[in-house]
Amino acid sequence: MIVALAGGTGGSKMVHGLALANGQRDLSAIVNTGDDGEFFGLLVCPDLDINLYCLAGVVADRGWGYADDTFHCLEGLSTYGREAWFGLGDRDLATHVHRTLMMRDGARLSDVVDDLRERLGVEARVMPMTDDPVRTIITTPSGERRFQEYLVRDGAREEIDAIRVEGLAEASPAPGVLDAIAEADLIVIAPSSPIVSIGTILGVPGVRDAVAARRDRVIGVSPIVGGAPVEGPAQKFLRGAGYGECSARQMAEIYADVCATFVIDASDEAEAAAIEDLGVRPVLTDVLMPDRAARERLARVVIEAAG
Ligand code: FO1
Repeated sequence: MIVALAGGTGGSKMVHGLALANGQRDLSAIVNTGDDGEFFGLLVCPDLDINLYCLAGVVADRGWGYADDTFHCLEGLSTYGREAWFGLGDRDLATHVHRTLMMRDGARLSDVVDDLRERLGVEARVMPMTDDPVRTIITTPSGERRFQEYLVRDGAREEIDAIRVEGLAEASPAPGVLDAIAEADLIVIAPSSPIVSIGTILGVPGVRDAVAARRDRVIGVSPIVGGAPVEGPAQKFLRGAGYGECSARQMAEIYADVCATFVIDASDEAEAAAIEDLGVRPVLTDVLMPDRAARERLARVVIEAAG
């Protein structure tokens, strides 16, 4: 069994690559829920949905939301003076309505994800990191923002003073998460944000220790190419969490206690020696995943590098 720890857009590409390279039956994804939030009374779980849609082959080309979706409901809400900055498509809204109704009837988030998985025809196991509500809160010089407000509504323009995850210290791993980590043949840390995606998953009490106990079977993939993040405001999140450097070496340092092997982009070769000095084995390849073939190729490199 391959177990991936994943955030949204970058993470889902790695998870999809692993599915293409090794099949969905032997794949489990443990997914960040710190980006979740309530919109119009509905629970929206972007990272879980991105992974599910990607594995189901229905994700939009932009990397989130449902392919070929329309936005009539959102337009209608905007007409009524509702804030419509978060792009919830009509087909996507069905997922959030279904999830919210199931949870209103007492289902856990992990039950909902399993139901969505089955109904969307996804064979891989997809698990939220926790069933407990956790919310990433970003503090900027102008105040506190929920994660999606900072990222989408405000375009991640402001510097970050602090990042905290409400509810994380009291959260428990979702059913199956610790067993999956303990029993995995290989654990892949996807090239998601080490702070607001992977850092949040590892921050669920018990998860970081469980992954560290399997360190020899853990392989991380760098979200950095040539000293810059592949996507998103990674530098702002790193600075907000108190890290001065945005580099492959910095990523390897953050993960040094949990992973023995770290896949970095060939353009960051100059950092390989410094990564080895951290006690982490660097593996060089092309980590960009612009298309399906690149995802599968990178996944094969990751699986082979793990031995
Ligand atoms: N990202 C955007 O940049 N703009 C959006 O309007 C947007 C809407 C959205 C709706 C549903 C969903 O599941 C994801 C959505 N995302 C959107 C992506 C999301 O904000 C982030 O990419 C993840 O939270 C980061 O992993």
